[in-house]
Amino acid sequence: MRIGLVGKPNVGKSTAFSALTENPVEIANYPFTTIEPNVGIAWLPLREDCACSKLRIRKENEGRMENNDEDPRKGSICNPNTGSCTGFKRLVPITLIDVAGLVPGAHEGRGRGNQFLSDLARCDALIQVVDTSGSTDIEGNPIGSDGSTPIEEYNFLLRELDSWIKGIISSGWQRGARRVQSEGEKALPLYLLDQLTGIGAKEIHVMAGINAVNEKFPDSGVPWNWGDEELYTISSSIRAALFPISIAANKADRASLETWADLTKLVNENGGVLVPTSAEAELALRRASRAGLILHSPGNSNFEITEQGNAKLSNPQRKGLKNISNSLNSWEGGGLIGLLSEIVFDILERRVSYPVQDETHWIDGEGNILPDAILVPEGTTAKGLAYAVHSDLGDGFIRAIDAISSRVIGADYEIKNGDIIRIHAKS
Ligand SMILES: Nc1nc2c(ncn2[C@@H]2O[C@H](COP(=O)(O)OP(=O)(O)OP(=O)(O)O)[C@@H](O)[C@H]2O)c(=O)[nH]1
Ligand SMILES: [Mg+2]
Repeated sequence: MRIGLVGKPNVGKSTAFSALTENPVEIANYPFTTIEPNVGIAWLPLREDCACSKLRIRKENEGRMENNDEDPRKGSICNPNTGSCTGFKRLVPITLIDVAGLVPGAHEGRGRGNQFLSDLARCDALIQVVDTSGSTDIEGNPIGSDGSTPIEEYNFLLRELDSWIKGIISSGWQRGARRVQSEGEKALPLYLLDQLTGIGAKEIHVMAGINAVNEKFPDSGVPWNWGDEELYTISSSIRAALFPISIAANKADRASLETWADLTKLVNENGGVLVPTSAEAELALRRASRAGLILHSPGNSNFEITEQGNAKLSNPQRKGLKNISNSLNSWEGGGLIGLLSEIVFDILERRVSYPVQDETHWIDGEGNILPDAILVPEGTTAKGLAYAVHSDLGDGFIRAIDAISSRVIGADYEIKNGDIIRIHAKS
């Protein structure tokens, strides 16, 4: 799963990236601080308890395990290959890409141009970071007040992305149209796929584009007569299908609540979500937590001061941290992690499942308990899950076992959230 952070320069993309991934990156109050993309992992907590909680209950009921108040893992008994699990909060990896800022006209080469747009290729969704404080203009220059509005930033980003895709489609359009003339209608999606596979487009995305033209311009005629408007419509629908956009209404610490009301409505209509954030505040909590001064879990706006923190933090520092937590508490949506969680589980409809090699003990070949928690799209079948684990396992798929009910399930079984699955395959 890959999610891109986009937006005009100087809005806090890198600050958000750093708060989410704990990677130290360059952050500064001027445009184009970031040029080469930053890539890192954000650890997203699953919404439900890890499946190891079920195993624990079973073991306790069978008298094979006892409660231990001193347990540093607060009850978790799984052995994650990636991420971690404490108190049954299982963390799964999400790849984040923080790219250079985008200015109006980028698709024509302005600012850093659109070369970096290819860094967004194969992202499953985008987070646009917008500046709600009004302290920067549309190109990210600090101007104090009366800067660009969140809606302006959103609209221009959509225009740039649409124009970028339109540029890719248009560049070979005559060639594509000739193919349709000689091979018939089916050549159109094939042409679009050829042009757009590089940015991750699949049949479902290009069909969304073609259908949109047919709906909006029923009299548009044959593709070789399509003009700018048709091509723009195709591009815009493909973009919407390929890159669902949600918004981090950032620098909310310097804005009033109404600032993002209009944009929330617009983003929701387009199938995204908007969450007010203060990347800077979240980064401060993450840093204090990393330094051992506070106990804080990402996504939670409260924290506890540790013994070390009690010894080291000055009164103003304590007050500062408390203010940060108060303001994070005053907004809905759970900040950056809350936004990521909505994107992954609600918009992209990812479900978690735990492949195991032993359906009785829920372990892999080495005895690790529930080592993998894999996110798959809603509707993924048992065979699809096998492919997600390894292509050999998909190719050799024979049957699977639902390790919770011990029932045999077939290739077409649809994976439910939280399923623990043992896959039998020819080796
Ligand atoms: N008040 C406030 N300032 C913030 C917030 N997030 C980031 N900033 C500040 O905004 C400035 C820009 O932050 P960056 O993270 O470098 O922004 P960027 O979008 O990555 O910028 P480019 O890489 O230049 O496109 C820095 O001075 C940050 O400290 C926030 O939530 N509130
Ligand atoms: Mg940056």
